[in-house]
Amino acid sequence: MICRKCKKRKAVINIKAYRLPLCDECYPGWFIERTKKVIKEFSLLKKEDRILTAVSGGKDSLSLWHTLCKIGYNADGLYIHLGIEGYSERSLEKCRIASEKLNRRLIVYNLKEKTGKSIPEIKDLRSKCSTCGLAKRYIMNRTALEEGYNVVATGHNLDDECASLLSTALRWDLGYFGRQDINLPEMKGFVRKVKPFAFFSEKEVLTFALLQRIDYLDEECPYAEGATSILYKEVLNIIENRSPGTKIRFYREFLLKKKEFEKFRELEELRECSICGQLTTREICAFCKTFGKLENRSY
Ligand code: Q46
Ligand code: ZN
Repeated sequence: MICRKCKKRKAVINIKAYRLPLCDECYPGWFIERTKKVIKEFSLLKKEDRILTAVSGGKDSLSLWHTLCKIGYNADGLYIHLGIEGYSERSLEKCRIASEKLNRRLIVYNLKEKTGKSIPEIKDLRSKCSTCGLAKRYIMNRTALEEGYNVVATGHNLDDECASLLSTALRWDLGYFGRQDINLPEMKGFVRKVKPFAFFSEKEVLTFALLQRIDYLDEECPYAEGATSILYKEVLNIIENRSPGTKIRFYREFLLKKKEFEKFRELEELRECSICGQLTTREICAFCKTFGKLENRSY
């Protein structure tokens, strides 16, 4: 197949949703332009924003950091060291390499050093991944507030977003639909959170990372094994292969209809956590409850 853009070179990827075959030279430019369009369409970022990019060492987050810097945004990185033996060190190393290459600051938050507990040491009432997700959301927001960033960008891709929607739909958790968004606006005590890669499939990000020679960790977190999200992604890919464009339609239509789900959200009043001072609906926030004391201090 020949590249649709230059009409000369052999295509390395065929983006079936747009019926668009592209070669190794034309693809990265298309990818960056598409990111800019999504940022503009959903008002994700402004030139003057101070962006904290959540990086894990994987292809999605490092490609996002790389792309934001390439477009010219003021984007630093935040790595959360979860204390997972071997895996955390290897992924941190990839983030350090990216930070040097991009010449941008990398903030490292070490969970064990800050709270005395790593993810493997937590006696979970919930699953490992939901405790980890809770910790990551808290740390991203708190670090952004304390370090003067007004927006957090994450590398969630279309497969992540659709798997999450499917999971919510299977539970009929209508209130949760109201909380998922490509652009979660700023609220008192919470910075804006954006997902500029939410319209790229995992394969599209992977192709970009490979062509741009982004040095990422090609290894899953050991706790990812058996996660239901992997099953949902497989199911969605079977549908996508039979009917290209399904995932994009599923996600886009959700964003258009999202407002209708907001009435199902239980809006509880927020107050300051009596330990850390971050806003929560309870006396003590879920992070402090799980990880114990973390005083209200800068780090
Ligand atoms: S890092 Fe954390 Fe993931 Fe590992 S423990 Fe689960 S949620 S799988 S993105
Ligand atoms: Zn707290």
